[in-house]
Amino acid sequence: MSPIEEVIINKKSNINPIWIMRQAGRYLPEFREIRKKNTDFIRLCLNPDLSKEITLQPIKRFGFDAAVIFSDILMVPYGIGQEVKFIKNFGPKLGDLNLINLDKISEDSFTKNLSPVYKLLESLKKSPEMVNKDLIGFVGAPWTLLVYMINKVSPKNGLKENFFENGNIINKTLNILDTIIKLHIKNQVNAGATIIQIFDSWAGLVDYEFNKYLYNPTKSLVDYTKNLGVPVICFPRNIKDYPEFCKIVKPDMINIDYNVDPKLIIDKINIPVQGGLDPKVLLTDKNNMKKKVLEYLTIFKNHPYVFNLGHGILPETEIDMVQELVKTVREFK
Ligand code: 1CP
Repeated sequence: MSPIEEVIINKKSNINPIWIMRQAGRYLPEFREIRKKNTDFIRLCLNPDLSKEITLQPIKRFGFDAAVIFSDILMVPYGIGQEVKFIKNFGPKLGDLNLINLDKISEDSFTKNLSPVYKLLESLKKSPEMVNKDLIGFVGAPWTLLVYMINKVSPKNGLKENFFENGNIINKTLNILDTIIKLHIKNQVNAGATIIQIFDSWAGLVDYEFNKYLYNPTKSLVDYTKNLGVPVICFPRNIKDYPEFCKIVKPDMINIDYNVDPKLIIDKINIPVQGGLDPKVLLTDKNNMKKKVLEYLTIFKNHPYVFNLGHGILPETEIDMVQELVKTVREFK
């Protein structure tokens, strides 16, 4: 059994497992090299040879316990036929979503559109670097995908004023997302994913109707994934009440963000915990980073814990700091 599965299933492992959100990406010079020559991000995600190489880059360099496939949560809107573009120094930009298109989506065409992603998993599964490591497939949670599909740009500066105006489109999109995200989960599991992580990066934007937008849609995916026999990790970033989320949604493991005080949360959450450290700590110095890493490891010493960050690693992070981070986690007893 892999170290992460040991933590999830047996509640302990002989080593302190570690992987990092967004570990296959822009802080790695070898990634930037490939990215320079491949300006179309979606095409890069749909190139199984290059996306395999990118997925394995952080495994080869740092020996993490899991590989997270090089793909994106916005491959789902792409797969159902909404235009998705990634614009340099701006971020994602999506095309219009219309109800007629949503009605026409077929499961077969979705699976066909994303078949390179499933090929990537099949090929990683056979790769020698992956022995005794987890292969993490992932999806965006319905709320976060709804946000991108309707807002059409990142909501980092807030949701558009008319976001909630068309209740019919919102309800219909949430319904379709439930079906299509489940299909994407099933396809990833069939192709070899050993864990599924659900990213709800914009969960913190919901202040009311938690059941409608966060708990019910995510629980539906969690139950579905558990039924496939694969552990499921949830990351409802910046959600107001992590303990309540865990009680209602019941994932196999919860990834906390860096605004959560680990000392305050530990007694209130009785499932395995992942993550927490502020990625900005990796931009400081080694001594400070070590101190902060040891704080997390000490607090979670007697709680099933997988080391990770409280959000994705920042592009300006130095390789040296990641190396030191892995060393600190591995040496902690
Ligand atoms: O070179 C580039 O400019 C591309 C940068 C990049 C990368 C490397 C994007 C654009 N996506 C990815 C890969 C990616 N995205 C992975 C696989 C690699 C890995 O994790 O190691 C994963 C798991 C994601 C997930 C993802 N995409 C999330 C959830 C996690 C999070 O960070 O909150 C989100 C919100 C996205 C959307 C997205 N993809 C990329 C951008 C610039 C954005 C928008 C972010 C925003 O709205 O501000």
